[in-house]
Amino acid sequence: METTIIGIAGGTGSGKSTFTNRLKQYFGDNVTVIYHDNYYKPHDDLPFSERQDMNYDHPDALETGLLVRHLEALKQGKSIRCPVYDFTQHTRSDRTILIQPSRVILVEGILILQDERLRELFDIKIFVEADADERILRRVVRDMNERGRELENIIEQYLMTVKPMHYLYVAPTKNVADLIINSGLNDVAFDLVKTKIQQLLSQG
Ligand code: UZR
Ligand code: MG
Repeated sequence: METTIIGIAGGTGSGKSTFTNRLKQYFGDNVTVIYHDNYYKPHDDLPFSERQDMNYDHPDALETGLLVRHLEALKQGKSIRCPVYDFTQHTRSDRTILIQPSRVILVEGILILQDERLRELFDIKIFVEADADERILRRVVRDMNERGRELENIIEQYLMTVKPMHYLYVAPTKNVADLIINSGLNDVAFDLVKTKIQQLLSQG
């Protein structure tokens, strides 16, 4: 079986997970999704207060080599066990998810187009673009509702690491994308990518 890997990048709060999850919902088991977020390095050795203050927006915060190995294995038709990251604890949980090889794999994350090994594995590179004000508004709501954060902590993290790292490492990768999508809530873009995936699946 041939495998097509589609990378979906974009700043925090750009709507890239929304866009990705919408594709997953539409295609179900025909499409596999892998989140780079699950490959954040574990830091069980450090206390919570130190884990909370780490720079998670730098490429070194992620175990990207493991993701590369997992994608290569899936391409070879092997299943993998993907780690599961716990954002409320800032560390990897003790669970893993069994992921089976599939015709189309979506890989999503803020920094996935920043890594040369990943770029080479991607057949299609997408960057989801959204203004910084919209992204931070979404991030506040998301981090308070889903990741157990206080507003003050979100603001501090945003100014200390999220924003500077976005301009250093995330935003420039727009230039290596094949396709730039204006917001993850874009119906026209969703239809276009959906049609492409349908075509790939029908080719088998
Ligand atoms: P998305 N992140 C955390 O807040 N805590 C962690 O333990 C690991 C990651 C954040 C990370 C980045 N940064 O901005 C965001 N910080 O998760 C990426 N600070 O996830 O693209 O879903 O927003
Ligand atoms: Mg996300």
